[in-house]
Amino acid sequence: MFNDTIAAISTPLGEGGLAVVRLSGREAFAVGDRCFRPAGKSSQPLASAPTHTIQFGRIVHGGRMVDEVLVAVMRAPRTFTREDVAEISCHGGLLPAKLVLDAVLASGARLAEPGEFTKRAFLNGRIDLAQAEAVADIIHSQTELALAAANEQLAGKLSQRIHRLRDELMHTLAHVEAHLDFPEEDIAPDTREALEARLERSLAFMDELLATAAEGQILRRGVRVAIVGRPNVGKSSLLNQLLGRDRAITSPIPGTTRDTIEETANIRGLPVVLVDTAGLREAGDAIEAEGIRRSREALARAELVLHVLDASEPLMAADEAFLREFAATRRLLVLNKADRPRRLALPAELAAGAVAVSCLSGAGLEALKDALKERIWSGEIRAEMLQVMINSRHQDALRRARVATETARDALRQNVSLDLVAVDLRIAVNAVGEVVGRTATENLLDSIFGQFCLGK
Ligand SMILES: Nc1nc2c(ncn2[C@@H]2O[C@H](COP(=O)(O)OP(=O)(O)OP(=O)(O)O)[C@@H](O)[C@H]2O)c(=O)[nH]1
Ligand SMILES: [Mg+2]
Repeated sequence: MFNDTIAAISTPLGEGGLAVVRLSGREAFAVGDRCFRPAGKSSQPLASAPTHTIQFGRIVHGGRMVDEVLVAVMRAPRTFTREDVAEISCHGGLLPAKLVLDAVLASGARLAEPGEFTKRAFLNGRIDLAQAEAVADIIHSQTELALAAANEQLAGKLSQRIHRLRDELMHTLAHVEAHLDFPEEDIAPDTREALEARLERSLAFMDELLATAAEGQILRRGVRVAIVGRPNVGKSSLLNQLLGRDRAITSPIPGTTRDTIEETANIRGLPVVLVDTAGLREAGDAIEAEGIRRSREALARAELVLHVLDASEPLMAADEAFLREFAATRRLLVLNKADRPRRLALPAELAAGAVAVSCLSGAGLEALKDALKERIWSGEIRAEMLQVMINSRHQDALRRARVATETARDALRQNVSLDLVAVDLRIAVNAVGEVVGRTATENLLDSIFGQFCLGK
């Protein structure tokens, strides 16, 4: 399908035990053989090596030895891209991998664009668009739950459902079209009813898929949680506890944290983006004022607010101001310093949902994690939920499909001409097809594969 052979370093840039330079395309073995010299009795040139074998040898460039390597030879179509693929494992570290890549490029390969291997896998029909997106999700997943969901999508669980939905819509469309040539009065009322019932089924199925969007977002992007409160209550100590490491500086001096600190924590399998903020108060200087401005910004973007209070002190005016301010937002109250004698008194309705912790001893932190999980994801996380978790692109396409399907159903009900029903059904079929890439524009592909890293 493609004439050129592409190459890129497929492992992260940096020092490591091994690095892999991947080649894919019609000329992958010919290009590789221009710079690969087999060594040892059993090694052979890539072009003559049997598929799915490993060849030992050296990469040479400009008459000089670059590195000792192992090359995996995989012949089309049993490869990731469905093209001939050679994967050259060289020594880790930036330089060996870069020199091997240079040798390969000088031998006739073109540097791959980000995501181009996966794009070829898609365009060559090895995976569909939803599965290609799953490859990116797997790379970016931050928790095992997110990874499990991405693996299900790569395995085609979402695609299967999309194909079933699309088939059903096409079936209905075919029925409608079969009647297009008949005059309206010749169409039996029960035919209309049967078609309508089919569309109801499709609508219910779309709703089921659409209902997974919220969880899909959480697993892919994580949830933004801002840790706020007045100075010195233990916000940074809480961040460190939830992360399980000493990320932020803590000290008895109020105003320790000046900049916002953002880190992703794994809370009961959910990726949670925690944002530690500067304590909110009247700023003492310009730097603190900027810190407080950033805290406000973090607050505005947060989906959930962890409002920290010092339980060993009476409620202060600043605490009360924040209690009023966050009343409307999604908030969880954390009563810190529970290891000290309690001097904080809270109104009963606030005390009810609050969680007491000690960032010094770690007491109460497991309960806080449970409360956080409960707020983010109410109910159990069941294995079958992970099978389908649509992303925002799927959501957009399915919403459009839903609107068109609804219009078609209403038209059937109101005895509108079947021509118009067919038009809407076609729109729905196309929108559903977008999810798996049956109808995909070049722009859409660019925006999806452009988000991949180099070498994938
Ligand atoms: N006794 C006790 N001390 C704590 C606890 N949590 C934090 N501290 C102490 O309280 C002080 C302030 O903690 P930080 O985590 O720096 O507080 P902060 O809210 O981030 O403060 P700013 O960044 O200045 O707004 C430090 O001396 C911590 O050791 C706790 O649970 N119990
Ligand atoms: Mg702090």
